[in-house]
Amino acid sequence: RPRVLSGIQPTAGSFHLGNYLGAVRQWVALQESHDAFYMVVDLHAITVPQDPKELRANTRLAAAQLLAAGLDPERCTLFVQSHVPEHAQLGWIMNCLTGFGEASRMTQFKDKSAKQGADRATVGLFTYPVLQVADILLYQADQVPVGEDQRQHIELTRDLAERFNGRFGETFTIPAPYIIRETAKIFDLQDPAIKMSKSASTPKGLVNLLDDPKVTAKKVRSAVTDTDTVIRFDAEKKPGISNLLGIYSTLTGTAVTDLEQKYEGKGYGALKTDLAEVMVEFVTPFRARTQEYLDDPETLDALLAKGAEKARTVAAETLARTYDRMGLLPAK
Ligand code: AQP
Repeated sequence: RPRVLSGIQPTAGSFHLGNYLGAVRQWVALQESHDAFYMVVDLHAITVPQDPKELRANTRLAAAQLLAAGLDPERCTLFVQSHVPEHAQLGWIMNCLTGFGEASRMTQFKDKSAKQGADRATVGLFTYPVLQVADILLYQADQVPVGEDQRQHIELTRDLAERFNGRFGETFTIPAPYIIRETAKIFDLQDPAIKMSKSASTPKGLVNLLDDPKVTAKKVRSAVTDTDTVIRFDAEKKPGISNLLGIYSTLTGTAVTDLEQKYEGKGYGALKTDLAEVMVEFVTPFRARTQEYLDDPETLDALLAKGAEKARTVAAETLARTYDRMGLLPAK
């Protein structure tokens, strides 16, 4: 079975619809056909300031949401990044292989550091794409299911893996991005020119999966569309309605062309009302399941410990080989 690896940050509290449709939904599907490793990336979260108590709670919350979304610890390896120390260790090695200019070109860093203010952005934030490289290479992943915003980091991963293999001999699998076109980028409901994002979106543009379903329904009903009334998918000219059609299509498994037909001559209001209902039907059980996992933290922690143990066996082997190839003297 080909292997996949991906991660999600525990910072948001609640996952948003972009995280779910762009990434987590694919993770759930891929656990059936792939050897899947998924993690809550707490080491990435601390590249920006975190309150310790909240970070701990959010890490459990992220794991609970992944399970609620359908990850099954019997079918995949689910763990917390900091439970596997090899991530930080291989991260350092990869830092030593990355050019300063190369890291400076990462657009996610540029965006995130601009939001932080140049003086407040940390070196950790600067090198977080390189830690991501280590995350992926440790597991010899063939594919990495992510949203479009992560494509550049997968390119960096490929470059560094090739560089290492070229210098020290075949060590790492070269991974490919696994990005589904329809959900590669979910847009803000109020501003379909920007991606839905916890830091850039306004509260009305951001659908948090753990929000009160009534609030979610309202956000969907008041989503920005455009001035004409034709329901047609055209991402360029009609980004608002196209975003809604994409979300609707994915959540219900209905082809966009079928939706266009269904709503022909009906206007945006009807589509938004129906989509609001679809969203409510999706988030209501999702919230309940998340809460069930949170109500039993001991079971949750035990499950994560088991996942980390499984992950470590793979990660430790890759790291040992990497150290050896580079000529680091083994401790006797
Ligand atoms: N709008 C989106 N559409 C599709 N996929 C998305 N992802 C995030 N936003 C969208 C994908 O979600 C996965 C987890 O991402 P993360 O843990 O890195 O979360 P994030 O990128 O911090 O989420 P935000 O909201 O985008 O955060 P900020 O505001 O910090 O930029 C990834 O696979 C990502 O592609």
